[in-house]
Amino acid sequence: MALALDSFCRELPKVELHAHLNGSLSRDTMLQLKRFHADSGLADQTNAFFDEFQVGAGDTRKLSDCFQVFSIAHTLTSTPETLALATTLTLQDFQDDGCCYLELRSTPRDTPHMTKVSYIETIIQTIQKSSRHLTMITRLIVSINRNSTCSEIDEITNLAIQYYKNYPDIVVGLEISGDPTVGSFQTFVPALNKARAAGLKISLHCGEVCNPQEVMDMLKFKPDRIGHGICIHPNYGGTDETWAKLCELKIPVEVCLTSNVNTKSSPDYDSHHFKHLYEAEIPVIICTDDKGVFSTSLSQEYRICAETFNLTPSKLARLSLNACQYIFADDTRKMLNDKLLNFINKNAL
Ligand code: 6MZ
Repeated sequence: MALALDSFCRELPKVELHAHLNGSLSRDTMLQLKRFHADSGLADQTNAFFDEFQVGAGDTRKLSDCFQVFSIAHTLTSTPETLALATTLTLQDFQDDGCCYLELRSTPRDTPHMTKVSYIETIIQTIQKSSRHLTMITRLIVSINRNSTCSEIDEITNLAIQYYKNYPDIVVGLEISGDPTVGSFQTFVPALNKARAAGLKISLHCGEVCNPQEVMDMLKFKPDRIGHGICIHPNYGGTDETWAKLCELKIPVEVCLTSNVNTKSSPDYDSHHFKHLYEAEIPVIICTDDKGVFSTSLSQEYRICAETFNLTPSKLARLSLNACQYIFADDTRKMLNDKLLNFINKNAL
């Protein structure tokens, strides 16, 4: 039975809407990247490197400690060549796991070898190249880190708008992520309004830590989707007002089960807020967040969700079908929807 569910979850065409590139690097991808950095002194530290990068179930690190692990991946993706390789291998991983549509997100950054412009161009070109041999459709969401200065916020927003205009078939959205205890949402509002007016869709990491005022401000902004959405229900650090607002607006929530459990944002799977969202009929999309850091995959997240909340294969397939409604690439929605409906009919779900 467990094996059957396992293979069902892999075969189910899935939609991934919350995956940070530098958190999604698999062990194999990191090994390949390390070959490019063989003379940087990291070559002999393979185990320490992986041990630090991966935040497993029994890890003592909390959410706030986890933001340091991304710098490990960043050292491996600091040139256009390694960034392209990381992107290529990560897209292949998602397709191999049965993902048919991916919205990859990443934060453009300057490195000694690359400007933000070359960062974003490298990812766009790699997505274009990969689309020649992959069946999975990939789109890009540009990320802004909460620790950014005002001029960085403007710079990245302008880049996102410019590349959305030049590559409307690749760039679809803008999102805010990074350590939720740093910075203030209000700082980002003018840039987000500008991006939205230009046509970009917006996703916000919302309620990763208890901050009802910020959650309320974010919900009132009416983003197209929110990430995590933990501290919104009153049982999870939200208030009656924040929960009522989410129930009223029904903003789709990108739910990341293993990420939340491994960072102790949720004590265990059973008490995860997915249950409340699902019962309140708030749209939920099962996502991985950082499949490399949390040693997971999208099919594993579907399996965990089914096992924890007693969802039948038919309900799981409908979760994936519903996710198609909330993708940012409007032109691909019908095609994905049909694909899911075919799968559902073929398997008599
Ligand atoms: C908030 C997160 C995150 O952009 O360099 N990131 N932000 N909450 C999370 N939950 C655990 N997981 C990842 O990918 C890494 C960046 O994604 C954001 C952080 O800003 C991290 O530095 P990119 O590709």
